[in-house]
Amino acid sequence: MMKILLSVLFTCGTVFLYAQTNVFLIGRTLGEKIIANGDTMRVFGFAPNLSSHPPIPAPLIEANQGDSVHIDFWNVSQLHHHTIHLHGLDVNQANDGVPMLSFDVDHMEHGWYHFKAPHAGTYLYHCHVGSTLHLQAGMYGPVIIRPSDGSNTTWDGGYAFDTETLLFMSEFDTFWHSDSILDHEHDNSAVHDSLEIPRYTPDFFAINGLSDQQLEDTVELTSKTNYVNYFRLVNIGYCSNKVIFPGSLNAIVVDSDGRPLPNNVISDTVEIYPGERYGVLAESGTPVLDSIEVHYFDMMTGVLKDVQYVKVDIQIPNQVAELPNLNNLRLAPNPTELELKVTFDLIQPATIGFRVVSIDGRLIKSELVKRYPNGNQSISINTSNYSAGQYIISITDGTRVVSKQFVKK
Ligand SMILES: [Cu+2]
Repeated sequence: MMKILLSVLFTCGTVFLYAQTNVFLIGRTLGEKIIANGDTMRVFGFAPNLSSHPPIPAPLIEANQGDSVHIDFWNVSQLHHHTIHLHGLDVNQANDGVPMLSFDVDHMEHGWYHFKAPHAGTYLYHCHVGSTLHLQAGMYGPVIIRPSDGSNTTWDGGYAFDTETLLFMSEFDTFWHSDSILDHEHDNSAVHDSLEIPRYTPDFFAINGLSDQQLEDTVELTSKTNYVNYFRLVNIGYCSNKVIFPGSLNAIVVDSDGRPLPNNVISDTVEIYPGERYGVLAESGTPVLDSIEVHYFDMMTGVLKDVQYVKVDIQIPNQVAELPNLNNLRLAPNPTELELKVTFDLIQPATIGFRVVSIDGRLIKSELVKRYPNGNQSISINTSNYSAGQYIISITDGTRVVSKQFVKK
């Protein structure tokens, strides 16, 4: 019964009740972080409570599209004022965290930021006071806006996925973290012209704040064959990144900076400049034991400075119970002209719902649910009256949603 209800909901479109998300962050300038060589490095950052060192990256801010988000930012850091800039979220100027244009938050003061969660996607936040230094010191974190219904889908009507991995890239120049540099205020020009701060020469290259052996068994993809794996790639360092996926993962870049790409890009390599975000879908029909490589390039010289690795372990599900009922969605021909043949496998009989959405989010077709027997299934969709462009078809058995992109010529 639950399955049927879920399918009907999926088919008819859901009525969303927007919620309120409250976030509390404390600005600190006496934090400590253990780096890959075992040393402790001083950091600035956003902590979830007074007894915690500020984690790097800062705590994830997460909301559903349309939700009202309220951030209470309490600055507990003598000598320094801070802000929260919500990068890419298109908030109004008063809440944008750029000092002079909005407000900054002094020691022992609270700053309030309010915004409506925009288009589902990956964003980030950081302090915008003396930002070259405060960013490097550690004042940055991720923001994930989920679809209106909070589902494991890239955006409303977008691609469904089974696993999600955030790769949040940055670097550390440990010299910039010394007390002599951190213990007095610098504006951005002082950093750029710098007589007092040496040229940025990072010595630790991080993913989710971790480098080298710290990354092993901490940041990795563990998944199953035929699962759709979604990667959120973010660069908040001062190097440019090249993220290289193993060819066996069939990587497709589907979104950039919080918006769907007008056309998917099939590419194992994604270049990411500071402040940029990309969404990548990756899937394999066969087991994979390999690594994603993250390359860090000096922006001024183009020289490769470092490579970090994210382990990928994709295994065949070893029990029937582990295998989802709905599998192997195939579309042909793709690109299509008059008719699209949709094929899928069912282990057990199931009630199936179909939905077609254009890449810009318009609902094109929502088909009534039907009961299908187990085995290999196929249906045909008349696409003769579709306008040329990219579409996403999603099908569900009530427990799992799978989706694929097709192009109408
Ligand atoms: Cu700051």
